[in-house]
Amino acid sequence: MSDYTPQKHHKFTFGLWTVGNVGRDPFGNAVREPLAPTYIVKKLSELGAYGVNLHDNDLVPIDATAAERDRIVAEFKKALDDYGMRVPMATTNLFYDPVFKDGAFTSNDPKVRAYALQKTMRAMDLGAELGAEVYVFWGGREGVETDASKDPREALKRYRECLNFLAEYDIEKGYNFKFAIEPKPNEPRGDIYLPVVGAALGFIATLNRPEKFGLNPEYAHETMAGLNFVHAVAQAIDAGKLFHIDLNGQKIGRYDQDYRFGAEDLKTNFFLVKLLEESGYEGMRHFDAHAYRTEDEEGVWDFARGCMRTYLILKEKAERFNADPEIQGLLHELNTDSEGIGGLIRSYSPSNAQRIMEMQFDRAALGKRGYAYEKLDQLTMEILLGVR
Ligand code: GCO
Ligand code: MN
Ligand code: MN
Ligand code: MN
Repeated sequence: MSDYTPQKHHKFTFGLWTVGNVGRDPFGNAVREPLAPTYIVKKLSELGAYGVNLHDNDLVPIDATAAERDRIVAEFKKALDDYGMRVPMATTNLFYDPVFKDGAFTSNDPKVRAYALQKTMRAMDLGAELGAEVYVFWGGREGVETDASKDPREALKRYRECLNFLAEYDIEKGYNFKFAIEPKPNEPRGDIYLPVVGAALGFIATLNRPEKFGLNPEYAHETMAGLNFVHAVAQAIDAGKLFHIDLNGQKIGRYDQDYRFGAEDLKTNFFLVKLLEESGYEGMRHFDAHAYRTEDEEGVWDFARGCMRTYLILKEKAERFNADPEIQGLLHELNTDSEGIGGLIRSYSPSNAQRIMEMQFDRAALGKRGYAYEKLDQLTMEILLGVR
């Protein structure tokens, strides 16, 4: 039995906005007091987190003067030093202020788009000052309630122009950020552009510097749309584009719940952790989630501990899955290719095509074969349920 105590080397991070969430929702006001960023740094460090991520305005109020900004940032940097914490990821709040109600990079008003660029360049300066390596673009307001308002092709063009602009800014400043686009299907807009991982991957290929851009997929976001998040992450990995990940809990088809990691659909989360651990992904395991609205501050730390602990438990379950002789035996059988047929398929050649054309298939026998997935899934469930 391993010990499920989070350690710095596990690379667990939280956003200031996650444990700092005061529980406001569309129907009710805050239920918790705001926590000072420096206090969050201290608490998360004690719990074993590696670092803390932020939007510009999680730390520096939108209307702060330059002197206030410098004082706040200096205090925060001191707390990071004192508690051995890092800021691996930074991002821009381009959604809270009314100025962004029609979008930031995709707003119909070019002044708003220019302001969004200014705010992002400043937030990149801040992120670089704090040592961040990944810069996230979550287009929360980049969408519409009605397509009468703008042509979606025009919106994508504006989005592209802004991202291209910021990539050049990054290069000129020598920041060398990895830019990570975070897709989401809806909420707060009725429909958000670049709704899923696949859409973002397609869009990245149209940018001037596609190599600078990757993904920040979030469990809740594909899940809201009823999609398989593990497959989305796998596709990002396959494309060499998994730059960051937002882990949390979410039921299919609901509002954006952002529950504690692992609180919903353990089996999917098991395969997610297994995938991350086996893929060689070296980035942060970031929790973009918050405590239930019923909780006081103690509940917030229970929430944070729970995210990390569940991840480590699932990681151990994945090791158990890989060491289970019966499971491995079934997988081995599924993957044997005694006649070497897989080799013919791997790439086209006239002779491979010829040999495949000449093969005799016993279609009826192939169609009758059982794959033993019931057994395999039940064994997986028994590992997850702790009886194996
Ligand atoms: C959401 C998003 C945000 C982003 C954050 C960092 O649904 O609210 O997931 O939490 O992840 O803005 O980019
Ligand atoms: Mn989210
Ligand atoms: Mn959310
Ligand atoms: Mn997120």
